[in-house]
Amino acid sequence: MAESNTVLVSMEAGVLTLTLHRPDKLNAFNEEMHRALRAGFERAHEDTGVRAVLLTGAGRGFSAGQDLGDRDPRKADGPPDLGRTIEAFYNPLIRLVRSLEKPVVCAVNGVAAGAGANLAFACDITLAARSARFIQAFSKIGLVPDSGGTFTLNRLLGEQRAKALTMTAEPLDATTAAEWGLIWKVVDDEALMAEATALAARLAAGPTKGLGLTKRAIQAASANDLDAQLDLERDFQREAGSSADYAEGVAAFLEKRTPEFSGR
Ligand code: T3D
Repeated sequence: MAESNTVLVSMEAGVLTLTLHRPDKLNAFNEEMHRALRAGFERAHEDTGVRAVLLTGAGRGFSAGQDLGDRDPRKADGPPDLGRTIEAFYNPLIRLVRSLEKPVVCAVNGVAAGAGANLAFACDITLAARSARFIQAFSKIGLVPDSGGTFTLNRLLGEQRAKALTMTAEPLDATTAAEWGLIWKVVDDEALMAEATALAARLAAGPTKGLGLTKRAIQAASANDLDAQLDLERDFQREAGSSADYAEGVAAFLEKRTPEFSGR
């Protein structure tokens, strides 16, 4: 994986921790940070030793979305092709997060704006510091929400709240984001990293195959009718039932001991 200071990478007990690291810019995305983050998620896909990912940000922000310094119209010949940058960077990132058959925990340590907010919402289990806030900043600069924001907000909040948040770009505090179901929970600022790390470690020690299938099943549900989802559950249960972790889980229950899941 290419070394970059823009994303700090560490691995412990099956948890790959990816820390966005451009604190002076509130971890806004430039191309280098995009490449480094993508490399981190590609490693998570390929490396069987990685059994959960923890995503967070360095400094007082989680991510302020696209680095607008790289979009200065005063230094450009004409309008940029933002469709190209979405296709090249933001869409692959969201697809990597959603298709990873391992849990992705997100610890939102501070403000999350634009693509930064929608990246946080795309993760599987998102915790936020009580002081964090989420801003659909796109409309402030004449853009539309990206990074899956229109998909996620509409499904989780319904049209009224999705339209109000995106059209007004009003900040949403972390407590309300949790009450509305956009994130899992709010944690006191000083406790955030300990709680998110413990959660990621717990998931990394879990039945990785079953957790990955669970993620796929939940994500498939919004596009399926009940019959299709029941069929999918049957197929996934067949697959989970043939895993070593299922055999271990049942044996451990019968032997009244804690299971030791291998992830297989
Ligand atoms: O372009 C494409 O490829 C299309 C894709 C677009 C995806 C997107 O994400 S579009 C949305 C881009 N993001 C924004 O519009 C958010 C811009 N930032 C803000 O509105 C505010 O900074 C925040 C509300 C996030 C935080 O406000 P505050 O008051 O806490 O901090 P600040 O003072 O504004 O920012 C601190 C520093 O970070 C500051 O630098 P300085 O003055 O100390 O040297 C600020 O310029 C810098 N910063 C914050 N956000 C960005 C940024 N620099 C570059 N790009 C940013 N997005």
